[in-house]
Amino acid sequence: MFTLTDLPYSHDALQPYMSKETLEYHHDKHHLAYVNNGNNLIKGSEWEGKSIEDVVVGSFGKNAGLFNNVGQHYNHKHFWNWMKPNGGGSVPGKIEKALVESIGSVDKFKEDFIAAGTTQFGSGWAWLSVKDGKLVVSKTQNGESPLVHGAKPILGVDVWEHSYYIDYRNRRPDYLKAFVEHLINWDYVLEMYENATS
Ligand code: MN3
Repeated sequence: MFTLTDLPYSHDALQPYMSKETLEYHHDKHHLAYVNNGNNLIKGSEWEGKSIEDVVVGSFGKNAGLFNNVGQHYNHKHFWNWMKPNGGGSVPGKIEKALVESIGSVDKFKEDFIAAGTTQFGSGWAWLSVKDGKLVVSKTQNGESPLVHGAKPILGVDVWEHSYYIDYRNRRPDYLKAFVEHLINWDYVLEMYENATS
């Protein structure tokens, strides 16, 4: 059974960069729907009882309904932790070193990550992941994640309109800039990086 866990902060904790109203809709309604749909669709399927990562990878290209909902559950359960009040700020040394080696600099990463989110046509996500020992920026459509492309995501930002339209209307680049500068929880990124590389 998949479950919706509480946000790791209060609904108004990310203001002014992400509003209480956005989190009430996005976490309490959109994410809940993915959890409920995922639980209904997995019943009696070959993926029942498997880990969420195995369900995401295994159902990709085979069972679109299940993949879309469980994929989005996987993405969102991390997304809430990829943000925190007073986030952004300095990047942990280990991540900074890896960004410099793989991408050139922290600034280049920010530029590429914001560009990936801005240029994702329609609904989707922008990502930073570990692939073949290097950090890579990518974008995916709908509920896809780097997991289904042989990589391990360590940071992702939701660019579906439900993630920013209440607060930013059509200004997706402004939402992405605010996410990078004021919301990213680098401690959680570091934790996922260490798990992905250990
Ligand atoms: Mn979403």
